[in-house]
This record gives sequence, C-alpha cells and structure tokens, in this order.
Amino acid sequence: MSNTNENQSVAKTNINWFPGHMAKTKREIGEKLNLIDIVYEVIDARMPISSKIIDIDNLIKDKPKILVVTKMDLCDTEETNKILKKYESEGYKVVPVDLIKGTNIQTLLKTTNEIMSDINNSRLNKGMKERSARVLIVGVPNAGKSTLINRLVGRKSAGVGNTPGVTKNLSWIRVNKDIELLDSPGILWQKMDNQEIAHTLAALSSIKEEILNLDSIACFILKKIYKLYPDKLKDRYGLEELDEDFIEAYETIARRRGALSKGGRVDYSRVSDIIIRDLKNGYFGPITLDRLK
Ligand SMILES: Nc1nc2c(ncn2[C@@H]2O[C@H](COP(=O)(O)OP(=O)(O)O)[C@@H](O)[C@H]2O)c(=O)[nH]1
Ligand SMILES: [Mg+2]
Repeated sequence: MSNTNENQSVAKTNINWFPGHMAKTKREIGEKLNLIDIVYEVIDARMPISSKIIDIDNLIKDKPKILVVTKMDLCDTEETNKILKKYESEGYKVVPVDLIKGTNIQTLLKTTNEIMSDINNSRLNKGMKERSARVLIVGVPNAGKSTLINRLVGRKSAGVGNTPGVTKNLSWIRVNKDIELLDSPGILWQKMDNQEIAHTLAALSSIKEEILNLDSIACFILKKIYKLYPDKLKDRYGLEELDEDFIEAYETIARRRGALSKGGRVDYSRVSDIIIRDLKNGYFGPITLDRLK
C-alpha cells in the first residue's frame, strides 16, 4: 500500500507505538481462547487495511472469525467494497455495519448462529451438549468495539468514547439466548513498522493524540486527501493544489477558517487542529484512506 517515497517523506516524524499492555492483551486472549467459539474482528470501513491487525491469526489461531466492518456510513463505499470483496475472496465472512443506525446487526447475529450451529453439530457428534455461542470482540482502539457491544446488548454496558483505550477488565454478558460475549473487547495495536499505516491510524484517531506530532498528522491528511479526493480539498478549503512544504496550503486554510493570530500571521497549530477535526468529524464527506496495491 505504501510507496517508498511516502515512507521517506514522513520518516522524520515516525510514530513508534507498541505499548506494554499489548503483550498483556495477547496473553489474556490466549488464556480465554479455550472458552471462545467465535471472534468478531472489528475493523474501520474508512481504513479496512490499516485497521486490520496483520498478525491476528497467530493470536486467535483457528477460531472461526467474522470480520465486522464498522462506520460504513462514513466510508467511500465503492473503495471500501473493493477491499471487502478481496477479504471475502480470501474466505472471510464479512459483515459491514453502521453501529449508529444499527444497520446489519441482524445479519451479524444470523451469521454467528450459522457458525455456531456447525460447532454445536460437532459437539453433539462428540457426545457433548449444545451451548450458546461465546464471542470475543477484538480490534484496534476506536474501531467501534464498545459501540458494537452496546448495540448487541441493547443497553449502555461498555465505555464508549473517541479516546482510544477506554476499556479494561473481562467478564461475560448475554446478548440473547444463543449468544454471549466478553463484555471487554481485546484492544490490539498494529505494529508501527509501516509508517503509512501508522499515520492512517493516527489520522482516524486510533492512536492517542498525546503521543503524536499533530502537524505531521495534519500534513499527512492533506497529502492523502489531495491524492485520493482532490475535489474534497477544493470544496472544503478552496485548495486547488498542494505545495510541497504545505506553507501556502496552511495560509489558504488559515484565511478561510480564521486561524490567524493577532498580527495576521498563520496560526499553524490551529490549522493542524482544524484539519484533524474536520477528518475526525467526517466533514470531508465519505472517505476511505486505504487502497489495494
Ligand atoms: N458514524 C459511526 N460512528 C461509529 C460507528 N461505530 C462506532 N462509531 C464511533 O466511533 C467512536 C469509537 O467507538 P468505540 O466503540 O468507543 O471504539 P472502541 O475503542 O473500539 O471501543 C465513537 O465515537 C463511536 O460513536 C459507526 O458505525 N458509525
Ligand atoms: Mg472501547
């Protein structure tokens, strides 16, 4: 997905992020694996490649998986669907959802029951009793894991927020007579060895802002949108072109959005903030930042 030039151009502001509790989550998931029948692997429709943990299969082994694709309402469906088709061709069961409207939740439950009925058939063959499906939800911060739990359980049971890493602890809750789930999802982090992926995750708020250089994220966003959706940059900021050092772009945006300090100088950090908020709040319109190679 990335090319060498882009990796080099952001090299000065590398994001390095592999927190200690990743090891802890991995250990915990490993320990619970015996109890789990099905894993919901939650990814963000605006970045279906970047938000998908590369080495997830090492972690969840041969457990049946459903790829739950959240935020379909925010993505460029045409581009996202190309990527989802590829996942399907690789054998994934893919369920795209809009967790705010609740779109496709029934499909998710139905798919879960189909997988579980196979598992129960083989349990019966072995002389074991049928049981309800036990589901573990995993995904990167901000993918929508807590919102999904709330949707499934139908009440506010999990902390939801735009800040990554809200959820901790582990216990089971019942969705319906057929399905129960771990009420605390497994929070996973992508290895940050690919800076294109790291910046995409940061741009769409899957990395804590405190550890980021916001100017570099904002410039990454400008560059990315200019490449993938130049009209959106024009519509929102009146930017026809993007200069290499971003100075003219920042000036244009600052004037347009009133981000000037007293002397009329560009308030660069305010402009960065505007760009980041605009993307986070969906003001560019439907957008997908990943592309197949
Ligand atoms: N528009 C939209 N927002 C969503 C969707 N799913 C989750 N969100 C929002 O994404 C943010 C992060 O969700 P959260 O469940 O806290 O993510 P978690 O960190 O994986 O638990 C919240 O602001 C949610 O409201 C969705 O399908 N559509
Ligand atoms: Mg959460």
